[in-house]
Parts: sequence; C-alpha cells; structure tokens
Amino acid sequence: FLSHPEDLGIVAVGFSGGQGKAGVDTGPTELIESGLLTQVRDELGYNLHGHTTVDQYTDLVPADDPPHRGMKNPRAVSAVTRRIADQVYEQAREGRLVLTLGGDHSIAIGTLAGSARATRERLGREIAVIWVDAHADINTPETSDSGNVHGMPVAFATGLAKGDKEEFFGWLKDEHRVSVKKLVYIGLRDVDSGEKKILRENGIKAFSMFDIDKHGIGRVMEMALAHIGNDTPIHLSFDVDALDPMWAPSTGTPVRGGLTLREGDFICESVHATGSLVAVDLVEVNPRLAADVEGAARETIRAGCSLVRGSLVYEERRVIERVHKYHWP
Ligand code: 4U7
Ligand code: MN
Ligand code: MN
Ligand code: MN
Repeated sequence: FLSHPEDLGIVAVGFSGGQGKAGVDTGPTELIESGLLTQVRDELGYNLHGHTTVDQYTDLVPADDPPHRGMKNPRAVSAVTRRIADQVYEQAREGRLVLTLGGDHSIAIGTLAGSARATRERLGREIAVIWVDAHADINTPETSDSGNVHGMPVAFATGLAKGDKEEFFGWLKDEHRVSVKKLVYIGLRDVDSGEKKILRENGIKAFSMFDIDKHGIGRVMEMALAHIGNDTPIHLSFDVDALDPMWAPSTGTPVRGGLTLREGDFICESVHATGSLVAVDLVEVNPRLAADVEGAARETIRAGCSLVRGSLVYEERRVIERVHKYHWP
C-alpha cells in the first residue's frame, strides 16, 4: 500500500496531557537520543521525513482547561490530537510509512485520524487497527472512572464516543474514523467493566494474555491477521505497557503478567511481514517512572527501540542479516 516503502515519516510527540504523570512527554526525546532514528536510517536503510525533532505543542495547551464530560485537559488533548492528525496525514498521503513516537496514548486519536483519512483519500480503503496494550483504551467520557483521555482513544477513533463542540473533539469527522470490525486487540489484561460491555456489544476481536498463554503468540498473530483479512492497510498502535513490567517498567500504568519482549517483537515483525503496514505508534514510554528500579528507564527505552525496529525491518533477509545485533545496544 506504500508508494515509497523505504521512506519513513516521523511524528515525535512530546505530550502528556492524556494522563496525570509528568515525563511521558520526554519519551520520544529519549528514544531518539538513544539512537533509534539514526539506526533506522543507517542500519535499516530508511529515508527519514517529517518531525525528527520533538514537538511540544505548547502553543496548543491552554492555561486553564477545566474538565468537560469528566475528561481531564479536554481542550489541550483535542487541539494536540487535531494537529497530530494533520502531521500524520501529511506524511501518509505521500505514501510513506508513518512512525509516531509518544507521548501518552491519547495521541492515537490523532494518529488514527490522520492515517484513516490519508488511506481513504489515497487508496479508497479503510485501515485496520492492531492495538497492542494491557488496556482496551475504549472508555467513553461517560464510562471512564479516571477522566484520563489516554483510556479513551479507541472510543473516539471508532465513533463510539462522539465529540461535541469543535474544541472537544468535534473536529473528528467520518473521514477520520476506523471501523470496530477491523479492530483487533492483543495483550489485554486490565479491562474496565464498562469497557468489557463495549467490547461485547460491538463484537470486537480481542486476544488477551489468556489467549496468548493458551495458543502461543504465533497462532494468535495468525488469528489476528486472519480477522483483519489479507490485503488491508494496517495501523499498529503499540502501548509499551503491553510488555510485562519486567521489560518495560517505566510506564504510567504498568500491569504485571504481560508480554515478553520477544512476544512484543514478534507481533511487530509479523505485522511488518504482511507488507500491509501503513503506520506505527509507540507510546507510553515514561523515563521518569520506576526510578527506584536500577536501569528501568534505559531498559524501557531499549525495549521500545526493539519494538520499533521489529516493525520496520522491511525485508525478511534483513532480519536474518541483522539478527546478531538485533537487540543493540
Ligand atoms: B493506556 C484505565 F481505569 N482503564 O481508563 C482508565 F484502568 O493508554 C486505564 O492504555 C487506562 O495506558 C490506561 O483510566 C491507558 C483505568
Ligand atoms: Mn496501556
Ligand atoms: Mn494504551
Ligand atoms: Mn518487508
């Protein structure tokens, strides 16, 4: 689906307003400083485009942003995700694969909106979404207990939650939306009761940690990709908290009993190997957290880099050639 498979559009999002813990806005800087983008360019051979310096979106964050329908920082999250949608759209409409580095997961409201719109325009196709996460992130403002928008992006992206005024996600139009039928979850283990109801009522496909234990990650990926169907453009949204905290301790909402790093890598590699990947998000890396654990931030960043590389290695042969330094550094 990509007209320039060796070109990569980058969107680096220094934003944390979708939740309450400072530091997730420094995730992209730390990932980039650890060498992620130079590696992607020099080792994987991509031409980089777009926003290789981190956007802080400070011009979009109002001084006063009281809750609306229980959502925290609603104006900021709405305005920032709206700009992200444009940034992703600009890259995707050139036929480039788009990599977005977060930031908290609210930013996927923007990334999905941008890639859904570009893919519709460019190919007349709907995107499928593979959401890899401990959480379902499908609360509506009304079902959310926390009011944190990083727990709501899937609801807004699918239209299960609707914006109202322009400044409260009213800018999201049909062209930005994705179908619940083409949505697949992997890695779930902490789903709110309101979210379970939404998943059930909409028949949404989900592979929990139970399914991964039962079938193995290889079979789960076959089933996940079969659900989407061959020949469908795929947007992969990877929340680093899908990994077990053993591999990714520095994240805002860690949940024990998660994916191994290899299972995470395998998901990314399998999605890449379909040849249908059009966009990847890596989110929720917060280097300031778990500071009491020796090397926590460094390990989480390493894991994040590994996942991104797995999703970008664009020839099977390269995987084999590079396997010995795959987990650099
Ligand atoms: B993340 C939660 F209540 N469901 O809505 C909520 F458990 O992007 C967590 O996946 C959301 O990290 C987690 O606040 C959002 C909570
Ligand atoms: Mn999560
Ligand atoms: Mn998430
Ligand atoms: Mn390939």
